[in-house]
Amino acid sequence: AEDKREFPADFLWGGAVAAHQIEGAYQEGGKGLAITDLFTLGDKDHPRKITETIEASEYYPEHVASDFYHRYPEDIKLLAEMGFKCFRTSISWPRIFPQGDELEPNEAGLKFYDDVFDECLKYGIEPIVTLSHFELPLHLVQEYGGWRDRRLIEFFARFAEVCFKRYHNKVKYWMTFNEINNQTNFEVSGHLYTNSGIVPEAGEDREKLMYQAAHYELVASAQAVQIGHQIDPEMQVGAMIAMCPIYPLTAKPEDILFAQRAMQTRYWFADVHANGFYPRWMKHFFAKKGFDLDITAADLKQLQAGTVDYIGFSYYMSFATKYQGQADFNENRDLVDNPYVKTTEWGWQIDPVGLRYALNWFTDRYHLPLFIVENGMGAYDQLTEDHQVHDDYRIKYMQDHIIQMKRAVLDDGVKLLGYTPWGCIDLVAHGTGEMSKRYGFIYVDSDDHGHGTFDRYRKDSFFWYKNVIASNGAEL
Ligand code: P53
Repeated sequence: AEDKREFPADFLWGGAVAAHQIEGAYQEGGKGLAITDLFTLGDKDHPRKITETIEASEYYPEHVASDFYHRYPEDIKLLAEMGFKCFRTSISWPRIFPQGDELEPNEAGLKFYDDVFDECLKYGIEPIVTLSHFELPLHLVQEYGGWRDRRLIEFFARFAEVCFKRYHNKVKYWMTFNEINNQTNFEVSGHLYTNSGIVPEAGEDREKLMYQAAHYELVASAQAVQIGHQIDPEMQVGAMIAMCPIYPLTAKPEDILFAQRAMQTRYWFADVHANGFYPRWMKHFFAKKGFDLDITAADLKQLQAGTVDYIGFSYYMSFATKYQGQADFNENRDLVDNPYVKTTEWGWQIDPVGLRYALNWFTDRYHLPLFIVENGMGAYDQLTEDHQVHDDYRIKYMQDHIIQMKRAVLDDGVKLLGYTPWGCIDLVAHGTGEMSKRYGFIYVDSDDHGHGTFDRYRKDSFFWYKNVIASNGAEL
């Protein structure tokens, strides 16, 4: 890449993780169970199971994860060595409210994140924090049916308020719900459960459940934005959207129209977050479907009053779709392979140009600053005898994406706050539970079953990314 231009001087280079995928220590410090503590190990052909109780015959990768809970000083020191300006993680909700519905928080949990954030700040690394990254307290599922229940709005608002009050001097950039729009694919039970803690009963309309839960989450998010601004007007509270642009497979007008509806269906969550109201098509859609959702006038006021300050988003891949007479877009049914792009070993379409497309699309639609809070490629790595990892494939993926990001910022004028590639320290893959589906610059010596020394090693990409940051993106 011969584009030697630099990014803006204040650009936030960093990396991202999530509490449940990296911390482990699932029963330490007074933590309650999170829904993800009952996800078993799967692989690309076998989905993870969700068990009702912890079974001795099953393996639950999140219980140990990368042991960040005990090793964070060493990990953050390595991030500092790479020159990180920021580090995105989440606050595990059940570390702060073990059951989710208590009135008083758990001090040991609060103290843990104070320590993590202080360790970052010691090196000038700015923590970027997601409040809810699939870490719903299990009790809220068992007692309330997850986000089926309006009372979760209150529980989430209390959690947000406690975190904002405690950390507002240490954390400026927050996000409310990680990839809130993954549940667009409501037919895949894993999405409805990880986003909303919902287990549909036989005969229940999953689609309606999804819209109701998402509504409550969006109201809770809007409340959190308002609470955050009251506590500290400097605080920036954002959305977190999983951005997979959905292209029409051909230029046939019917395909174009259908892809437009697909985008509306997958990204209305961002419309509500950013605009503060539901897009017009949805009223007709709900009426057509006969959904009588619990959406009150007071809720609509909340949405309007709590619009987000920026859009955080993940970008891994793009999708494509084709019109075949469908009445509505159904993500589980209507995606087709794009013949112009390659895929990863897990079948994710690799599309760097789609990142520039996404950055422009968000900018035109919302006129807000953007933050790429996840990007990367899961891959099997080989640790050599002398503890090296030659991950040129990872470097290539990131080079290609950063080039497009650079063009969006410098040629298209997109306001981009920063870039935090996913899983900067190896962690448990969310979709499959595999440790061997790796994203990191830092190798963690553990296998899918948690066997290993858990020692950390610098991959080739570690040295490459260090130079990217040092040159502010001039040297890719
Ligand atoms: P894993 C679907 C599509 C895009 C991103 O995924 C997704 C998902 C759900 O799996 O999830 C995000 O680990 C999520 C992270 C996750 C990461 O992508 O399955 O925010 O928690 O680890 C990568 O390879």
